Amino acid sequence: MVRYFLLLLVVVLVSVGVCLQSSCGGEQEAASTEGAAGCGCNRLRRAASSAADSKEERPSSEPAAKYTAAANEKISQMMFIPGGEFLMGTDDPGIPQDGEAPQRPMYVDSFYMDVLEVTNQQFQSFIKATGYVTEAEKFGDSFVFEGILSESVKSQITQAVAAAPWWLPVKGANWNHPEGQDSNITDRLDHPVVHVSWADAVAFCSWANKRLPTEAEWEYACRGGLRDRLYPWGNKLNPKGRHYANLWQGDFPVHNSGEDGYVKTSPVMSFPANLFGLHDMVGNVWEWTSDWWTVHHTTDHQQNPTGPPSGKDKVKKGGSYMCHKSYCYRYRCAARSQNTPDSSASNLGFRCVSQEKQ
Ligand SMILES: [Ca+2]
Ligand SMILES: [Ca+2]
Repeated sequence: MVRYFLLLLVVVLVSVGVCLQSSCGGEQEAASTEGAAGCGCNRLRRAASSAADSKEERPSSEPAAKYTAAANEKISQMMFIPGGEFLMGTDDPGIPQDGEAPQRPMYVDSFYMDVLEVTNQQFQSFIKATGYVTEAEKFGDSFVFEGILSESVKSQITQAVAAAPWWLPVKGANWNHPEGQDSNITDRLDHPVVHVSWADAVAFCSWANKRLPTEAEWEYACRGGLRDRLYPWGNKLNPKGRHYANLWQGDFPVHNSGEDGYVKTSPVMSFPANLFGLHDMVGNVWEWTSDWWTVHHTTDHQQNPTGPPSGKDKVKKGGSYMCHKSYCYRYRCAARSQNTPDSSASNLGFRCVSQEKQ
């Protein structure tokens, strides 16, 4: 019973994450509106879209091909992030209830950050070296977006999540079997690992002699030295018609057109780096940070803030391939969301940082 209670809790929290991203209604009209009041998620229950079930395809104009060839060389690289002052958060929050505001002055010391989200290949190396067992493996299931599940797996699931029917608890889903037992990572070793809990992410980073970034470090890195910009690259979502992140195009959750080339995760480095040389800071998969969640922030100048001393949820940043402005306007540097530390899902990963060069 405890397990199922936790499962339900996670369902709710995960769905809150998505629904908030989803704004559960509010952002459908305008991204800057109140957001989460009046969740319209229930009426979104539909069968998975044919587009989401289809094979990933790269558009002819997107940069995946030329970046993928170099990915292996950069796979473990870290970028030096020069410390400095920056403005964290925003006074013009897209989703006010997330605690994006107020904009507040911060200073962070220099650090090194993974250029890329941690990949399946890297996580596989960690598992092989340590024998580590992830929380999803211990629990025996994890949450998978319905749109990427096989019909076979879906037919075996009887449990639905009323508030967010696109999230299904899938038996046997874990980092090595992202859509359940009939799936594997063989053909996506250069994709970000998913179905990792916060503790799993911490364990990996520790093994690599690294750690998770604080939320302030993550946001500082996301901004790449730009001031008052929505995205790591500026204020326009698609400058010159180009996609800079793996997000959702179409009507969430029923139709993903895959205009950016991907309806699921994409190989890391498929999209351009920001000015700090970091890829996929927004989009592709959400990224865990070390901070506990709060929506209350001081406007006093802070130096290397680490968040509240305790809490219930951990902060995640950057949004994912499931984010669309109408339901998940969280692919901005100031945006944020939360999950319980034991949560895992098919759109949640991480990257590590360290004070020293690794
Ligand atoms: Ca996409
Ligand atoms: Ca990301």
